[in-house]
Amino acid sequence: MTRKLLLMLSCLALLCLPACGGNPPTHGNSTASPSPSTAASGPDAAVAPRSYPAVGTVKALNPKAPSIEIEHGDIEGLMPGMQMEFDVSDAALLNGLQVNDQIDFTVEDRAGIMRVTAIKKK
Ligand SMILES: [Cu+2]
Repeated sequence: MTRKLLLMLSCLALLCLPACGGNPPTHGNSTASPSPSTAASGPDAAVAPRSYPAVGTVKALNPKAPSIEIEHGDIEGLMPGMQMEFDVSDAALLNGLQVNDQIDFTVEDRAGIMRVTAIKKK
């Protein structure tokens, strides 16, 4: 329980750095960084929604939230692999899913607010 919460918090903290940090401490603009912002430009780039493909295993389903808990692999440019809960954009995405299903899914990151916008069972 506590460990899971820590994982989720560290995940949120990772997201928060580029999204809501006013002054990133060591972020030179000429340094090669794995940040996904290479294609974005302009001051609005940080708030533009971005989608990331991911794979994982369903750990819990909460149609009422709606949300889904997923043990996911590394999501390049977003976060390392971990188990965490994601909000989903539509409860219908959870239809037909069961715990332990292997899924391909899409995470949308909008100014640090993440949610799953697509799920495909493998
Ligand atoms: Cu995560």
